[in-house]
Amino acid sequence: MKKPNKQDLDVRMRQREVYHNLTLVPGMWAVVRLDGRSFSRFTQQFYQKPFDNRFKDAMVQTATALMKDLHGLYGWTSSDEISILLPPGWAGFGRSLEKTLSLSASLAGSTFSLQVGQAVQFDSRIWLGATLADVLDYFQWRQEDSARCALQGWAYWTLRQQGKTAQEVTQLLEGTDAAFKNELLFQQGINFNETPLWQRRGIGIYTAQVSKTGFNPILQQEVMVQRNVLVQKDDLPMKEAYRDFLGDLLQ
Ligand SMILES: Nc1nc2c(ncn2[C@@H]2O[C@H](COP(=O)(O)OP(=O)(O)OP(=O)(O)O)[C@@H](O)[C@H]2O)c(=O)[nH]1
Ligand SMILES: [Mg+2]
Repeated sequence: MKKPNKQDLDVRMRQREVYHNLTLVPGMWAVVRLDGRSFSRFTQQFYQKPFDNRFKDAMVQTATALMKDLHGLYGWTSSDEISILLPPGWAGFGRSLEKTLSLSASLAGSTFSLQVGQAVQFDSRIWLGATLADVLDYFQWRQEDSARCALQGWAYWTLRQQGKTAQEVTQLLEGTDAAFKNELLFQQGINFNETPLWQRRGIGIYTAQVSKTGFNPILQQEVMVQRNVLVQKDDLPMKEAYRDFLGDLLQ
């Protein structure tokens, strides 16, 4: 049998990298969404339920690292998920899908792991949007989901902390609506509407201009300078006000 020459082999093998030419559709908005792998188990071992400030801080650090590396327009994190918004003209990694997914997941995993001293992984996916309205829908969708999960988490862990088993609590809460869970918490002395906003609405990360004092060596005096810095917003608005806030930020 004839041996393939080296060049043929190279061409044939590269043809089998069948997904490598996939790119984010040109001209579309994109969100990279990352989610911690098996974090239900991982958090149960190391963190307070339902929310833990140390966990939140590690997620914010991870989202910030992604915002910097990907040059995101807006970052949002809640629970174990992170969304990073990329503009339609984004040109990172030549818009390669494989590179964007694998490198974002790798950066998230390594950043979080170094923060907490445990090896963890994130999965990564891409959402595409045609218009700014699509982008606002996306972030409203994630925020509403986050509020639902926060209420469920508070109800679940409040009952568990009273000594009920996982099975009992699951049965008790199955099919119940938000009003029921709010009332249940209220009877236990917890007003869900007074829990920290970031637990219900997530945390936003974006670039803002701030004034800072700098030193002008020619004038030999202190001067005020404008700097672009990444800011963390723990008290995001919700619903229409959130859409307005994002619309202003992204216009
Ligand atoms: N203890 C604790 N757990 C948290 C906190 N934030 C998020 N979690 C947990 O993280 C988990 C995230 O859920 P999912 O992403 O749906 O589930 P998962 O186990 O990560 O599974 P996969 O994402 O499918 O791999 C939930 O169980 C949350 O309770 C926190 O501040 N403290
Ligand atoms: Mg997860």
